[in-house]
Amino acid sequence: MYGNDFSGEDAPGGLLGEVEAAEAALRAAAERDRGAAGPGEDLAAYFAQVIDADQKIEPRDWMPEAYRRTLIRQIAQHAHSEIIGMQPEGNWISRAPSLKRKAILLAKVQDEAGHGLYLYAAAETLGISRDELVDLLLNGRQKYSSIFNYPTLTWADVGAIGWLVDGAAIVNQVPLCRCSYGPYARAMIRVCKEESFHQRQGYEILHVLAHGTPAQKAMAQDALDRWWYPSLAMFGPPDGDSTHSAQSMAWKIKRFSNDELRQRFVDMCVGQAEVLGLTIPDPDLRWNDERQAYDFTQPDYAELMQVISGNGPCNRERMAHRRHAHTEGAWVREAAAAYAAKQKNKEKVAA
Ligand code: BYC
Repeated sequence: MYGNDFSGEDAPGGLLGEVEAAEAALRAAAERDRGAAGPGEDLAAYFAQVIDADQKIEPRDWMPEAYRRTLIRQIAQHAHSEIIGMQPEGNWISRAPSLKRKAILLAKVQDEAGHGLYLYAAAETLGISRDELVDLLLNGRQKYSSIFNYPTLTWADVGAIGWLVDGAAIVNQVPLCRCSYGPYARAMIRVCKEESFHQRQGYEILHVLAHGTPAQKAMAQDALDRWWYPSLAMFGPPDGDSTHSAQSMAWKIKRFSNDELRQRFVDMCVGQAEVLGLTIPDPDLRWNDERQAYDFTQPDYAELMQVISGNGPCNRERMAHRRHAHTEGAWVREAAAAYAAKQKNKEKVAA
């Protein structure tokens, strides 16, 4: 049942094979001595050389201020998405249909907290603190993924999130394993391996429902109907309207455009939906022999812009919950800071 998850991709072993290849390339890059910019050498030229040679920019390296700002924006938005993304599924932990399902979902949601932490740590290497990033989210000055502003109405939605949302996330994130900024690329390798488990657990939930009673199958179809277009919108605006793509691709932060990845996702999902016995809610979805890809209906980008600007079905609820959790957690942060200060003091006395 899981065999088709990542089949039909370019690299041997499908998307997970690409993650392995990216990991090997990262190791090889770390072993090659790329030297440092010599005294008097033009730092901008050295930066361009490193990017051209597909080497990694590391925190110690000089980088253009706009490159740093773009990375902070994207990595922070990614980290916030993981943390806010715990809410729609967290909503079902207490109502999972069995103890086994509950344990699996709990582990998945905890993984997402872990992904948020790797990503905040990667962003911190760019000279901004986690506290500052959290404040930017809470003040509404940084974004998180549009997808988490939709409600999880039934248990089948947990399956749809795993299959479609984590599936879209993997398609988007596998190329980020080759991102030019070392700490982000390394974080992505671990995240992608875990996401592949997440995708499979969602697919399995839907597979069970789709092969269950007629009411269960209808519930699975309803979840697919509601999550399909928001999942397509996760890839961002179409290329012509994407503000950052051209520069991010020149810097090798992004490796593919929003539309290229969206197409790749659709092509991957069609066969998977067939195995589930569910229908993708797009009457115009059909194979295009000339393009060797599926033609499909685009998501409603006006709706995406509305959701991004705070007017989706659950934006206010998600942010209110996050603010509440942050306030409730103040004592933990204070206790951790007091403990760290105490340890530092002990070290000073001992020295
Ligand atoms: N939602 O120029 P563009 C997960 C914004 S978490 C919100 O194309 P870019 C998971 C964009 O920020 C998955 N905003 O931007 C967790 C920009 O606005 P600003 C999260 C969006 O950056 C828990 C403007 O629109 N994944 O998998 O080149 C449970 C113009 O866009 C969205 C990541 O964060 C959106 N969908 O490309 C389960 C991946 N799309 O900043 C699963 C990393 C666009 O100029 N991020 N915007 O005000 C990326 O790959 C890129 O940032 C994007 C957008 C492809 C998302």
